[in-house]
Amino acid sequence: MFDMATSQPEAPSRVLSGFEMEALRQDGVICAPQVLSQAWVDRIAIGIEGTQSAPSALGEILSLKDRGFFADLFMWLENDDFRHIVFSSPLARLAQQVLDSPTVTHWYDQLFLKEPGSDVPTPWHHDLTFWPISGDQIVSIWIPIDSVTSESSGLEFVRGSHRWSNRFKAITPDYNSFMVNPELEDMPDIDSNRDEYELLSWDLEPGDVLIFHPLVVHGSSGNSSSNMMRRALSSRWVGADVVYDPKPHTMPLPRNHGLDPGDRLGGPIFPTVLSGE
Ligand SMILES: O=C(O)CCC(=O)C(=O)O
Repeated sequence: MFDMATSQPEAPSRVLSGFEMEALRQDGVICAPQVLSQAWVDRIAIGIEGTQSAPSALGEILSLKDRGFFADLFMWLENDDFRHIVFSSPLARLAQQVLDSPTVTHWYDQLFLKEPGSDVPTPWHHDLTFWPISGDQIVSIWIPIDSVTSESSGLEFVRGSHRWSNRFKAITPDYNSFMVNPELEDMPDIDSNRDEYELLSWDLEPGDVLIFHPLVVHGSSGNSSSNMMRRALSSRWVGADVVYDPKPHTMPLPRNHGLDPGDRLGGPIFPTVLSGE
């Protein structure tokens, strides 16, 4: 059994360069090659197997299994491998560098798995409008377990869109409407006007990660490859300035988080993995 009390996050195999940090500030996303060892990638793959065989109730709702799409979130609450990843992997320290915050709190983890031939796209969106939190120190780290190409549903980003003032409606792969806030803007039709946007995407190998801002616009196509599985973990982290801010039409949280509006994110559901070192 994994023991959170004694675990320490590992140091990343390298720190991000000044050039990478500046690109993240300007573009809202970077590809950071080879920051995770194969051992961590393997551990995530084991966690995914466990979650697929025992998905959460929300995972059952979000997945579109007949179309080769499997999703879940807050896996670490149920799965020892994901718990180990939260508390012992280099992700917390990587987030610490990006957030420039000595305190690093795990927000949540999320799986996106698309089988070869899956026709399920991830519609263009940004993440912050899904979330009942506010603050500036928020980052997602997207970790592929398989080689990823644009054919096998590589993520695409609109360069610099985290600096736009727009706030877009939250659209999920199942087009579920409960998170669609009518007061927010519709996402423009990026796919029909791809020439008008500067789009960024990368072919990735296991060990590479994408690091991105919660307001950068991103999405992915279905997996049109015939034989490339596409499994990815999104690991999301926040710094000390992020508070619980329950807004209508945002993602439901596990009920026992114990936070009141305005409280700094923390507690049993949002563990502070690094505190002030
Ligand atoms: O993997 C995907 O297709 C979507 C990932 C995503 O939207 C995210 O991690 O925020």
